[in-house]
Amino acid sequence: SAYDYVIVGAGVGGIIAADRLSEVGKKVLLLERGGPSTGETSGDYNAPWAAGTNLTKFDIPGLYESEFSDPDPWYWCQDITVKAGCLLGGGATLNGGLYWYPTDADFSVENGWPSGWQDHAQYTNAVIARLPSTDHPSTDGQRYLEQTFGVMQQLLEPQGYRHLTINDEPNSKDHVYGHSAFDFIDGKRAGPVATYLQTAEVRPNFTYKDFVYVSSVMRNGSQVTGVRTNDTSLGAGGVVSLNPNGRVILSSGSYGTSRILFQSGIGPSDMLALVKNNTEAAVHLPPQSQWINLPVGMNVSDNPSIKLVFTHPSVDSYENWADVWTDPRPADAAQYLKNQSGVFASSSARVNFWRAYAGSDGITRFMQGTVRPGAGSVNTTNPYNASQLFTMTTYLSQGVTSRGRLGINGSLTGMPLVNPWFQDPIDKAVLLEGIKDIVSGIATVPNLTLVTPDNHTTIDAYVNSYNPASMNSNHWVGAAKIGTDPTTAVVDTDARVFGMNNLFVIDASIIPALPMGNPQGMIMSVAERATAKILALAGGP
Ligand code: 6FA
Ligand code: ABL
Repeated sequence: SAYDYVIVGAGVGGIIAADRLSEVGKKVLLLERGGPSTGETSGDYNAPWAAGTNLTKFDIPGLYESEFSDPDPWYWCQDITVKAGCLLGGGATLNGGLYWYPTDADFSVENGWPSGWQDHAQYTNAVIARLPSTDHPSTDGQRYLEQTFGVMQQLLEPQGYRHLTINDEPNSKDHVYGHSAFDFIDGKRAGPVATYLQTAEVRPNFTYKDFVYVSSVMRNGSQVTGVRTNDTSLGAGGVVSLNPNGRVILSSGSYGTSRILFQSGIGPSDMLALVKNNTEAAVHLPPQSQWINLPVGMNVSDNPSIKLVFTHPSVDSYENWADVWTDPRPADAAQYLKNQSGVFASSSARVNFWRAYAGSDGITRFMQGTVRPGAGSVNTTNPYNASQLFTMTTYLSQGVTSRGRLGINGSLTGMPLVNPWFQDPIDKAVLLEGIKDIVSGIATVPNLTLVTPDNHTTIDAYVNSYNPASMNSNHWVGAAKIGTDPTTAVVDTDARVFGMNNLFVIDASIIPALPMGNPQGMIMSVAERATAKILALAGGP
């Protein structure tokens, strides 16, 4: 039982690749280290109030915030120091669900894409056809817990912002705001698991195996000859075999894919040396003569984000979602269980806005705001009303010039090695300017109060002393950047690893620079396009 394509990782990129390859008749094996997630996939991690239903923590959008207060958060990868999903669906199973159709500028040459990738529309439309976004996820079409929208309208309109349905005009990202859009369907989390995976799974030429951990690819020089796993049912020594001309696609996410490349002898020499010094991993590392020096883990970016916390008397903070797992508001829980309508049909975000800024280096950078009722932490010496709290996360998105580095330590734990936020002082200056613009409008909104930072702290002081770990947006891209030059890129314009015949990457790590919005929409479009490119490439199965 050998395969045409082995795909490593059933996350955003891997599932879409698996569906498109199996659709055209290729014999596809999709391997995932984690297990079931949503009810449809036999997941059974249910809140007490949803016991006995097929509505798991991952199905019910309103349980999203409870991921951060769970005493046993088994779903986060335990061997990566930042947040990543290690279960079926990867990040798409546990992310906030914000879903933006990518913009033309996201794929521009200026934004780091090689020429030939600008015409993304066909692929983005293919994604939209399978997985349309919604900005009113409740099955009754109503919006719930919307007080922050009214407040933001009062704050943004005087500053020249225009209200729109955000995904109706993806390219409009300057001075715009609207209701948050999600990849939810029928009041439940959808994403690639509920769509692409379902069509793949009915095909006889498609096989999905969970709880299979891939450590490396076996290779003979530039040819991958097998995939090394911990599952001996897949082949002698756990090695999965390929058909002649078979191909391997790594879709294990920014940290997971990089770690597999390092263990396969591909990457910077310091990372490969760590593998060589690790007794268990060293056994399978190719001899040094076969190492391929590529900038895996370099060129990494993530949006720097700064949170502001406000109160407004109209706002219902929803107790910061603290009780949603054990003790939700009874009427809201009952309404959701009845027909997937109400507050629980949405995750926490309610409003998004964007504005373009010109940096002193001539580069345009975009600020994104995400607003939600509730607040994770408040830092003020002033009294405030906790039931009226809301949080605005301000992100710097497309145009970010700072880059960091990710990699592993001697125990092969994945981690940032150089933080990517505010390495370039112009990124910081632009986000500061954006935050100050927002804050300057507070006085025009009756009873709107900024509580973090409080009125004893300047915005400069707040941003200057911000804990870098809290600036993380979980949007890591660029670790296996696409490009034309193997000194600066890891995969070529067909998503093939430089120096390899039959090894590819399809996930967030090939994306060279951040898009304007949260990235999963762009990753899906990239997965469609990269799969088409790989299929068109001569020499395959
Ligand atoms: N992106 C958005 O667009 N909107 C959001 O609201 C949003 N929110 C969040 C969020 O709230 C959190 C907490 C996090 C962590 C991320 C968020 N993101 C959001 C980002 C988005 O989810 C990620 O950018 C996206 O999931 C990345 O897609 P990839 O395809 O690159 O990678 P995944 O992590 O989804 O999938 C990798 C899969 O490979 C996982 O299923 C993993 O278990 C598997 N895997 C890893 N190593 C493996 C190995 N060695 N062997 C086998 N399987 C492996
Ligand atoms: C994203 O894209 C980010 O990756 C998440 O960090 C963000 O969620 C979601 N979307 C939704 O906007 C926030 C939560 O709302 C906070 O409660 C949490 O403290 C934060 O993530 C932690 O990173």
